[in-house]
Amino acid sequence: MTEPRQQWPADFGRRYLDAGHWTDQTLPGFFHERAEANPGRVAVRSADGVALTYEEIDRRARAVASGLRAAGLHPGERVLLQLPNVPEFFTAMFGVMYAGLVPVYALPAHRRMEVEHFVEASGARAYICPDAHGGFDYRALARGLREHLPDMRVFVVGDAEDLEPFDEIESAPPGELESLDPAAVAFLQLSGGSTGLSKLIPRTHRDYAYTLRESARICGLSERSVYLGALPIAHNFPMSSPGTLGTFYAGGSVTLSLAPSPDAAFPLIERDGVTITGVVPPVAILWARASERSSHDLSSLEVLQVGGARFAPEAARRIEPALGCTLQQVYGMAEGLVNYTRLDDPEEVRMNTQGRPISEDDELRFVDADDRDVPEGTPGHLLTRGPYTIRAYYANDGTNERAFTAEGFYRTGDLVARRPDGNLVVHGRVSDVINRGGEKVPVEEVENHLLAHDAVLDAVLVAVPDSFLGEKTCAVVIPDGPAPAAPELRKWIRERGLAPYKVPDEVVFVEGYPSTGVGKVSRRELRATVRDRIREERERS
Ligand code: AMP
Ligand code: DBH
Repeated sequence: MTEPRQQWPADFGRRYLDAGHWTDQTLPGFFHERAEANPGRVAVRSADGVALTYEEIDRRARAVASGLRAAGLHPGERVLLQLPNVPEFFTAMFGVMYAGLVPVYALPAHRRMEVEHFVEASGARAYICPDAHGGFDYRALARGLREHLPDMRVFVVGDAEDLEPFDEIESAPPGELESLDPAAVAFLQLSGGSTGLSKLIPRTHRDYAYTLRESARICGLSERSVYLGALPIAHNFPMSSPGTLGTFYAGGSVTLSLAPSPDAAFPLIERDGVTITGVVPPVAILWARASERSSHDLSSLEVLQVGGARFAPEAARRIEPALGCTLQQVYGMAEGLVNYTRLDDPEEVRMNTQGRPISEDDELRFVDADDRDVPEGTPGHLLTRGPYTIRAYYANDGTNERAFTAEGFYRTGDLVARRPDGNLVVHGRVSDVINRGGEKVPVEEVENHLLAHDAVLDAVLVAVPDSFLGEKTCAVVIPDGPAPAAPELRKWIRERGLAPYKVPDEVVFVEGYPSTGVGKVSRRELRATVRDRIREERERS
């Protein structure tokens, strides 16, 4: 499979080039420029305090590129990258790119089911993983992969046991760099999914470089900025809004935390004088609470970004007084469009809205279920296209027809209103994803796993309100014969090799589903009815 180039129609491409949004910069190219300009500046500090300069990261990345080529990988091929927040994330990512290969990102939380899906969907020929992290051994997963795919190359960061150590390729002699096309796909990012399994998102060098440049500017980054990677850094938010890569773009430095908890993050904020970071709403709430009891000096923190899921205004108002920094709301998606409240926006805007787009060339439409425009200011399904929003998923023609309009607008699946001042307010989702505090659970995927159980006749996964996560998942199951115990069913799902965040938080058994009307009902209607019924029952009890 050869790698596609950008998918924008030629007239749009010209417009984005003429406007100066798109340039000839590539992702490893800009990093290399920074390394040449300021070789001795610290680019990354690990959680345990190891500091690596721009030059060191760049040199190791070039070594990784030689090592991967020596291992027989060819430009254009895909490499699955599943690493936690460690410096090797960057040497691997830039190294893969330097070799003309295409990284495909997986989150540390992903397990065998997801990893196999990413490998299959991308045709990846190599897998870079940690030895173990968060109590999970990725080497066992890698060995399982190699049983079906004996040609798969595996490189392990840490103790490789019988597999190939990443160390070895990281210390290969750095060679010549591939010259990269700025219009080519730089990597495949993961979507939280609008239906079914995660889809792969082809982002090009130039569209991503544009978001990094503008995000760094909007978020006030400079060479003195210190960004804390607290969320998993493979995710699009901490990667690019402005995230670790936006920080490199500005010449700042990145500190890596292995977890977003206050216990892990607060000492690092104090140690490195962190100025900005991004977290999901439940984490922001924990931080605000923990700061009252914490003895750590958080005074360096200037901006706390919150995004990934709806942040209730009541919670938002607690952030600035508790942490003594500016709250910035971020509403984005790996498919492209990113909105920010601006740092100098009035407080009312920072607390109550999810901000406005990066680009004057981001086009937004708000429509009803039949794609007709709704009156300005009323919530509608948000459709968008622009200089950094994809026009199609990677090799997924069936989904593309549903996920994009004929005019190339991406259907975000979000219900959003635009206020007269241009700021957006996210009201919820219209597609079948449960947003579990920023972690996106694709409903259909989980239902299909439940249905595979012998004792399950039918299953729907619904969102139920949760004071901490915003919403959590509840599987409503019609048993086939005697009902299995709920913990058994959850364990069974987990053992199928599904990411822990997709395992239903609750399981309830019912004899049948409430009727949703006459005739054949859609799963979506059924879910809505079951969800309402569960809510009513909880309110009564
Ligand atoms: P993903 O497809 O995994 O990149 O997730 C993107 C989705 O996360 C968006 O389409 C929204 O549904 C949700 N999201 C991201 N940021 C926010 C936010 N600040 N407020 C509400 N929802 C958000
Ligand atoms: O949730 C997201 O995917 C997200 C949130 C904020 C995102 O991709 C982003 C900013 O870039």
